[in-house]
Amino acid sequence: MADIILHHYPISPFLEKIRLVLGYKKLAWKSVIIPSIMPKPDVLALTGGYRKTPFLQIGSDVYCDSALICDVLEHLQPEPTLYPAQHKGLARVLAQWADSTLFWAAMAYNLQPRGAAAMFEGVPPEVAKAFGADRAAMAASMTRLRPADATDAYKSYLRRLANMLEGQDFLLGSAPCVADFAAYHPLWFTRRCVPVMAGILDATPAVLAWMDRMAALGHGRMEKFSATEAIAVCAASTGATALNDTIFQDEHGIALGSRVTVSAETFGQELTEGELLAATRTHYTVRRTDDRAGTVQVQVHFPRIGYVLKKADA
Ligand SMILES: N[C@@H](CCC(=O)N[C@@H](CS)C(=O)NCC(=O)O)C(=O)O
Repeated sequence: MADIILHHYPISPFLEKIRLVLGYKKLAWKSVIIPSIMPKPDVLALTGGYRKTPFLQIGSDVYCDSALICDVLEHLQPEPTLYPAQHKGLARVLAQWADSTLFWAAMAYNLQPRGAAAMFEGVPPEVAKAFGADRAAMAASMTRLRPADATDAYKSYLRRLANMLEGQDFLLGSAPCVADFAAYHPLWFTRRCVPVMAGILDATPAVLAWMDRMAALGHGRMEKFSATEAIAVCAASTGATALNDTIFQDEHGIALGSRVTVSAETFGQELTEGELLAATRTHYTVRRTDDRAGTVQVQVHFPRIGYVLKKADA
């Protein structure tokens, strides 16, 4: 199996989601630490514009978004599955809710002034200020929950998760599925990164016990790697995507081979531009070249859901 290279920084909740999937599937991976705020020149050398965390690299293929990364890891290592046959649709829908609605409620709760002050304790004020400005720019197109509303919503969501755990160890049964990993990571941030805010979890002991079971899955076998080494791996590879759905599905009237841009619908909408290599049921692939990655091409893959495909000149 080609090396799995994960670009991330350790306090990213979405990174924790993927690290645990790697642990669940008992996979070995290489860890490249990236900056948590812009500028990110080594990241852009690979993604061409996408700046979010984490992204996965296999040779000269770059997979953006944790939902797509879960699909890739499932393809590489099908057992144990993230998508149990009897709950395939439900697991994906629940994961999508957790990665968006639950995540934003939890983060608005976590990073209200008391949580943010605890997180940035001992950090030079200019670093905290730069982080705040970076995230405010990313979220410019979003409506953010106010702390009191976020607290209400987060409490309700925790009760709903506790309801799902009645009589079973994981959200949809006796084994974890993609929904468990998606629901876990915002709560992990509360518990591990802003423990001063973690009292909110005490009202739902079933959720705490489930969190312990999730944490016990571990993070797989990790080895440190540098951004320079990762870019060299990209430059030396010819590209062989780990995704197997190839049938062209055209919803935009954009032919394969066209010059396109792909960007997230919200929160960090930087464009990745290149030639449209694939537009399948599940994902887009854009091929681009980068001086940093030599003359070889980089294939950058995005899930369809949550991403916007446009002609480059539109
Ligand atoms: N939908 C994306 C969301 C990723 C995301 O928002 N990650 C956060 C960190 S947890 C981020 O990118 N923050 C800005 C950054 O790292 O530059 C996914 O599932 O991967």
